[in-house]
Amino acid sequence: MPIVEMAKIWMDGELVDWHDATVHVLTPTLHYGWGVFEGIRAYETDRGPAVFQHRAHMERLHKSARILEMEIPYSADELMAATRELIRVNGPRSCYIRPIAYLGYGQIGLNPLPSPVKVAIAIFPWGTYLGDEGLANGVRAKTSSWVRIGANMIPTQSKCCGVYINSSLAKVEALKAGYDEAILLNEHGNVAEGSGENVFIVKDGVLMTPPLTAGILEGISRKAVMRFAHDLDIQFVETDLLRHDLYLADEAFYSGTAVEVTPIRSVDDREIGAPGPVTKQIQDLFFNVVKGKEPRYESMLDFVYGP
Ligand code: PY5
Repeated sequence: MPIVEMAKIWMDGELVDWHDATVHVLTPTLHYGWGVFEGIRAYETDRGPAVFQHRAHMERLHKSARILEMEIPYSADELMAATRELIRVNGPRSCYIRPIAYLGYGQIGLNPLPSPVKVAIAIFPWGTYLGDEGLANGVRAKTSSWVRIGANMIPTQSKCCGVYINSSLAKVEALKAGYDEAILLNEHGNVAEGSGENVFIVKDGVLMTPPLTAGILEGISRKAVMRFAHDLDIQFVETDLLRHDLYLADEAFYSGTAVEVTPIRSVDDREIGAPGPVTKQIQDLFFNVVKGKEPRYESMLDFVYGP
């Protein structure tokens, strides 16, 4: 799906015309993948657009950068203010937000440290990641032949650009085989996550997801799901899962900013059936929260035009 263009992109403190938001072809990030990014969503509420978990995402951008020894020259607060301004200037009712910190022009050796760190934030409307039908009735997942990269290969807690080759290989493989999305196992053969999503299953009423030690990204939506499960009195455990646990699950779903909460209706053609009652409960609460319909969770929202 092509990107829906907006008027302006924020680049290092300035609002630049969409088509002028370019970088030099010799920017080292393009060659080696040394950069970090975020994916954030702003939802339409009755008080205008609100950014879900805004601070958590901008803080994770900083954490991702810190692991790579990149110093982002803007605080999380400054980046949040920039994003709110960008939404006001471009005017979408809801949007996806893509901040990226990358290396500026000047060096081309493999040492990233001498390069200046540049930051850009783009926003654009983006619909349901795996389709409206998938969101309602579940998607078909395929266990990938690609192994999720290990934490001692590329740090998995850094949402860094280069690691997404691993994700995209899995995504392409799944799509070409006729599935909607991948599930990657880690080097130990345990379930890790989707190409750009965390994975949950429900078995005998217990919600389960792999622990961070499985080499997954600590998803901000994952954390929200855990909080919702707690508040809904759903039993929950972080535990290593094997491939057959997916096959034998009563329910399964993906969580993530792009994918939101999307049920998984089959894994490797084993029908799970979706969406199950626990998935539905969490999905309903998720959408009510992001749309500003749950006062109890309002602190998870950053209202672009103020509270
Ligand atoms: N795991 C990986 C590898 C991810 O890339 C993502 C987010 C997640 C889990 C979920 O994290 P969160 O809940 O914090 O979003 N993926 C990005 C996203 O915007 C990029 C997807 C194209 O959802």
